[in-house]
Amino acid sequence: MRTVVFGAGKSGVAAANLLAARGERVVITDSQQASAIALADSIDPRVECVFGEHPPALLDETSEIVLSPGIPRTIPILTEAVQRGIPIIAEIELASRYMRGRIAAITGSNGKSTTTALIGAILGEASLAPVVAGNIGEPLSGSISDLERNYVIELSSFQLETVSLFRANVALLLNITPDHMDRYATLDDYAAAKHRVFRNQRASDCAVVNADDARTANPQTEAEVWRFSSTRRVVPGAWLDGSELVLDIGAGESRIARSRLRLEGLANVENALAAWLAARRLGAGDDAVARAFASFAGLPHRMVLVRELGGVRWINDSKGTNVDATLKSLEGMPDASVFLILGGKDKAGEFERLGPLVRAKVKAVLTIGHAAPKVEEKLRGTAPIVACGDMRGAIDYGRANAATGDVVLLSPACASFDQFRNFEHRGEVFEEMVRALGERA
Ligand code: UMA
Repeated sequence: MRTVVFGAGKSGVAAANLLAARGERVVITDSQQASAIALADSIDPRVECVFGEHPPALLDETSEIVLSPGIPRTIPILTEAVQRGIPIIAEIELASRYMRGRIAAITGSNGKSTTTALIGAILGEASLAPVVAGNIGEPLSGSISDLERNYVIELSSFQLETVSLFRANVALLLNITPDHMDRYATLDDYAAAKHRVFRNQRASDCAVVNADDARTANPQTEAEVWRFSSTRRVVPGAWLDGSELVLDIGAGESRIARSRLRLEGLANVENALAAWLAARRLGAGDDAVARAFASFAGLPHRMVLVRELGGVRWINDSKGTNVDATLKSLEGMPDASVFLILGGKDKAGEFERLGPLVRAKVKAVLTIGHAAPKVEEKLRGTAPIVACGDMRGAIDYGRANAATGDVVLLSPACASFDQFRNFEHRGEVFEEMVRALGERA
């Protein structure tokens, strides 16, 4: 019997290699031709490759299927697999079978990468040997250690759909707002996938949730629940009290000045509160937390000031891949100052929800990618909308029209896969083009 790994992207290749290294019989399959598989050269030679299609014969002699997160369980061959009783597991479920140590799993619609990286930074400061992996970039299957470690794993709803025995010692659910509505029939379905992060938790485990978000505040879990809030005191939990972050899990208060936190914005205060609770649960002291708060400068492609040119600030927020992320990024901008680059691969995002903030903050919306016509339809009347086609067009328009005090912001509220390999590639293209702009328009 053999295992079939679906998808030869980062997760699939790491999963197949993990199995091959352990002497398992493994096949990897991808709907794309071999020539289009970027990681083809990284596949262990012991792995059998079936590229260009997923033929039905793949299910013969197959004891288990490992699924990459980007592939929906609803494709016909997987429906057939379910009918035949072949178990389908997530790549992270596979990896978790081989891990020793404790697991903090972080999910939510926004802030999960920042929170994951921040927990990693705190545990690093506390010499608690973190391994940071998952949706943030490095697949878990390629990150496991033979030693006992503290795993800090970012999980998407896609990855959580097919977890079964995966158990997080600390599970964080930061918030739930609409995202990926092209994959889920309803917001409830999406939320249900997120809540799977609490599956298999035991009384000795901990769940960290957002007290201010009705969709996360009261999870069904065996674990002890700690909450965070940017608006009110929550015990056991952590909250913002004026100019201080406070933590009290029932043994007295710890306080850290908000000004210690290098990250800007209220959303990052929430991320920091959640990270503090998780890190405390894993044994980090408050000194390590305060040091990491002061040194952690944030992630690439998340509100990065690329350049100031002729008084215009150019900001890369390519990681803003859904409407709520873009709303959060726009919130902090001065009024009537922003040239906002929007568009890409639409995930059934409700662009009309951007309307009020666009009206207040935006001088012009510069559309790119497949979603451009929909963005235009949904935001008509809120600000001038300029169909730029692609990144080059948007940047040239911004260069010609933005004046001192303005901001050109790439925060597209869409996935990138129509014109780019991924959001990192989109951000890199933006940064490169912006750095190449001449001093004069
Ligand atoms: N494919 C098939 N059959 C299909 C559909 C796709 O074979 O029917 C193949 C594609 O041709 C492609 C492969 O599947 O070769 C891609 O697999 P994938 O989309 O799962 O991509 P990976 O490279 O494995 O990356 C995944 C995550 N991608 C997605 O969830 C879409 C990465 O998250 C993650 O960093 C990586 O695993 C490591 O864990 C990215 C992402 O966009 C950042 N995540 C979404 C988000 O954050 O909103 C969820």
